[in-house]
Amino acid sequence: MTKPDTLYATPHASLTRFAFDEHVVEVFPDMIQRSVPGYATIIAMTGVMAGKYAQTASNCYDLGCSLGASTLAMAREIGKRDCQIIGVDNSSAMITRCQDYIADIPQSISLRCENIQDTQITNASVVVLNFTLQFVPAEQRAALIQTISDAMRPGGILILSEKIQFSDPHLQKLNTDLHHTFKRANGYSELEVAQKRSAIEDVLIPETLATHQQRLRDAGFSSIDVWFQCFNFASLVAIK
Ligand code: GEK
Repeated sequence: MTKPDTLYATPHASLTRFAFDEHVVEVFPDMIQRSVPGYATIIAMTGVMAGKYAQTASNCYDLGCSLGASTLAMAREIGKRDCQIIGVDNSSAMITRCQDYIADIPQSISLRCENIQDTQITNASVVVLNFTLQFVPAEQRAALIQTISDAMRPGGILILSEKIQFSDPHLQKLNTDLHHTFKRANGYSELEVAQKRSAIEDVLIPETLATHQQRLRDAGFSSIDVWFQCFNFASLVAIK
């Protein structure tokens, strides 16, 4: 069972860089749903879109799968179709716990503990990058999106969900404030919001929607849409 996230509830003398370790795994489901506006909607609709676009005899990838929320949503909607579902994460703590979450699922799901920049992607009809590209070094993001695009079947989709940056400073401040208000409404204290922000700011590097859209176009995706946005969190769908 998932524990409540109290990782930053008491003052930390020195804040270490945020990492997806055993401590985070313990509280992850609670942490992500209290921190990311629209998380439940994005996961559920990821499943629905996967169900619509998964092609027979193809592969469906969840890149940065954590505990498999999107993987499981995809599996539910793809059902008995002849598809291989593959979850990839470079945190061994996440992958170990994810094995437990997928244990009872009838579909063929395989998990890989590796960098998404290195993982082999082939014959893909659905690729999901839910809140993961933001942790990949910025200079490696274009190559990763190109690799995904090159591995996709015509008519396949990429779902890309990210925390986003605004080039307009007023909107950047407004959306950051609204996000922090959302977190406080979900029970996080000022101290928790401030300490988490410091721990993660050099690890999670957001980009603007325009940057994401241009990179997807450059990689060869034809139809690109922002299908969900709440404050500084957005999800895009790109069709090959
Ligand atoms: C969900 N998609 O529940 N290679 C592989 N994995 C990585 C890399 C990398 N280079 N960088 C980070 N990760 C999930 C949530 S969480 C988002 C995704 C968050 C992994 C990292 O270990 C973590 O499990 C995940 O990406 C990001 O919808 O916590 O904000």
